[in-house]
Amino acid sequence: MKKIIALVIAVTATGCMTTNGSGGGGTGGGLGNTQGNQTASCSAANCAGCCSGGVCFAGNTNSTCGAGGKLCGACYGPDVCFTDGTCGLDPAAKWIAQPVSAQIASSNNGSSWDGDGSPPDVIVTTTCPGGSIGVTAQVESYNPTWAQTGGCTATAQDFLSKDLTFSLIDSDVAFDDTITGNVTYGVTTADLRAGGVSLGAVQGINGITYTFTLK
Ligand SMILES: [Ca+2]
Repeated sequence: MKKIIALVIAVTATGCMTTNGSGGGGTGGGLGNTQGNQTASCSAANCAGCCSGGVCFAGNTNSTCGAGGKLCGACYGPDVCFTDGTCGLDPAAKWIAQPVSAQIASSNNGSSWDGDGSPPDVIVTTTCPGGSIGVTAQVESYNPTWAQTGGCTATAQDFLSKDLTFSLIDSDVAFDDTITGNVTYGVTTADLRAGGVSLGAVQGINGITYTFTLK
């Protein structure tokens, strides 16, 4: 019992000393925050970064992002905090472009895709900016879907600065039918944020949908 009382006193005394020690500066008075530069009130007048709880932060971390003495925000999901205090997509993050569905035209310029009138046997080849290539499994359908095959990978920076290219074929025994030649598409920031994009009719397709997920 004596030992417990002694321990409590010791802890209390230590706590008091710590508080007194850091509060000696006068104006600050708060507990020490090694990240923040303490001021009585944080504003554009005295803070180039961002303010949170009256404390000025540099404004360049994901948890405290901002500039001009405005309230700090947080960057989350695919976003990171840039040096100018704004959140944006991490340019170095890798994304997977995955074709998930396509709608094939009902005929091949007026002829049936296959001699026996069966649906086309669809394969999508996608080339991501940077050179990664994905080839889907073959699916016999006018509305083929894929989940695991055919994805390719690139950084956000590459997706947003160069085009993605895709083409579709109807795989046949003798020779393949072209559904589309090489079609290019420039992925946008909105596409990545939305996690996908649906493109409309082009050549032998009525549409195709890609998903974008962080690798
Ligand atoms: Ca065919």
